[in-house]
Amino acid sequence: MKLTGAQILIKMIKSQGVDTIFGYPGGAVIDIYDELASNPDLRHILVRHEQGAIHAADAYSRAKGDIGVALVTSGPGATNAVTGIASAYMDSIPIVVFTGQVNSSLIGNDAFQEVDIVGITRPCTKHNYLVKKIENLARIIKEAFFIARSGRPGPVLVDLPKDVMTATIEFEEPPEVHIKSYRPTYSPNKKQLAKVVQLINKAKRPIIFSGGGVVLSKASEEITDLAKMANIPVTASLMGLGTFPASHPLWLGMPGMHGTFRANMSIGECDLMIAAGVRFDDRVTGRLEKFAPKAKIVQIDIDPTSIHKNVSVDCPIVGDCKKSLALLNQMMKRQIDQASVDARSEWIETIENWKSTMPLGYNQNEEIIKPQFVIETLHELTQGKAIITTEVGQNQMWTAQYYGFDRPNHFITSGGLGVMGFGLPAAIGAKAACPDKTVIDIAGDGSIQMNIQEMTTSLEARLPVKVVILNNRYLGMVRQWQDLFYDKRYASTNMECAPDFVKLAEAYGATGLRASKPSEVRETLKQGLATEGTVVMDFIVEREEMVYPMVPAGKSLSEMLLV
Ligand SMILES: Cc1ncc(C[n+]2csc(CCOP(=O)(O)OP(=O)(O)O)c2C)c(N)n1
Repeated sequence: MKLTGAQILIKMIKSQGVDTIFGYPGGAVIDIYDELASNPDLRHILVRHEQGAIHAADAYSRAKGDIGVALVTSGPGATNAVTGIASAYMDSIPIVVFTGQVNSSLIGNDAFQEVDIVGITRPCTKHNYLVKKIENLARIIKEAFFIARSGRPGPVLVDLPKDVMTATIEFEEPPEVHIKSYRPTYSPNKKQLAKVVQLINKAKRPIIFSGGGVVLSKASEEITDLAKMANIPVTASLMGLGTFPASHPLWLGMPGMHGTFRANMSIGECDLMIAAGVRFDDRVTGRLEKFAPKAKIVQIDIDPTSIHKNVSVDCPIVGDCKKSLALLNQMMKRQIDQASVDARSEWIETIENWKSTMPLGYNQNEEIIKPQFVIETLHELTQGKAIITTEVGQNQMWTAQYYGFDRPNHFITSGGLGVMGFGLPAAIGAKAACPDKTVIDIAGDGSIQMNIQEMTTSLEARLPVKVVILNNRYLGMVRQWQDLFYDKRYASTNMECAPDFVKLAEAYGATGLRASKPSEVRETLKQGLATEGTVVMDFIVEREEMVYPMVPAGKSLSEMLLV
């Protein structure tokens, strides 16, 4: 059967089990949109800015534990997508992004809306393609999905010249993907795992450090089993929150720059760290030479280039986190040294002491709303079951500290790139993936203005989300750094000139609510959660509240500023 390039594209996307894509049209992709119109079983969600499409596809992937797909036009459509692609790359999120391109005969001629998006995104995609001939189209699309999903996941971009989309060819199902130079290692080395068993049995003060790789490989159960079986406290990176229940007594909280006192102290004092699916970001390690100085470090990761990259590791395990941990747990069950498990009560007690002397905390008075209080109340009212997205800044860190995530795939944030404007389109993407869940974007008043146009997407696509703005009328996190490290010179961080967010919500056709006093917080949240449709809740919070603890950049984790 003869098909056009656009028909092959849609057919191949569907054959990957995809039923939703996020996108924005333009001249170079008009043939694809024409084809989409006759394929209503492939839902297209029309965003209002291409950056939104990529963040939505990213969050769709994370909430569903599957792949996300986006489609944008050439030139400005493609360049608008770059921030989203870079964010997905930093967080290892599997998405496939299709970009339109000018006719292949015009490539290199500075044609209208031509950019070299393959060149531009080479450093921020796992792989990218320019499809030069329709003969290669089906194979490339199949490969793109395979590469995005397999091994260490990541974004793959496929650039589609307009003439390739209009050309026709006899369609043939492409063969199984076989890429000679690309064979991710899923199964761990058993001898290495046997060493880990010995290390655990000898350890007096072990901790587990769980990361985004554990979410991606769906290994939370295995991490939790290991921790419980061997009585090992667990910390998790920003990307790993929810991989171990925050309500469990072995939970240490998040480590790093805004980590808990007990998590950072545990890293300083532990004699064994079992790190799974983490990349030892500088926001986690602080000063590298002082990171876990007394510990033997085990690192489990599917990406061999991640191992030893930032931190030197005593026992590397290259493999899928789920497979590696499942096997480790089997071996542990047979060989566990119960006496050493019992002896760990002393270590747990030390941690308990750190927890009770330096807990996370804030003082809620009767006059001014503390942002942490909003998040804690939200946690209580949603029973911790909502999918939470965030923007970037203090709002993101307070959410990580105070929302207590008990399950994976429920905290969706731009971790590595730290993109302000991520949260609202991400909430829409997560809602598309999980329509039965309550999805909430916890936002700063600065960040929310970066992709506020996606309010319309939420309404048009009937993907209702709740937006909680922690409105301090500052670029709070930057101001915090100016306060602490720049002698209180507050350059360009005042956001008092801002829209009325309640009226703005109403202008978009959503509901707007506001709370200005602590006594109004609970009612406003209750009302906002109970109101159908998209709701913006504007919380006028303490302007100068800071995120603590804080490890100043370049300092060791033990040099935390506590209040
Ligand atoms: C796109 C983008 N631009 C700039 C920054 C730098 N930045 C990090 S946090 C922050 C302030 C965020 O302010 P707001 O959204 O109001 O949140 P708050 O810190 O007050 O909670 C800025 C400007 C960023 N992370 N992303």
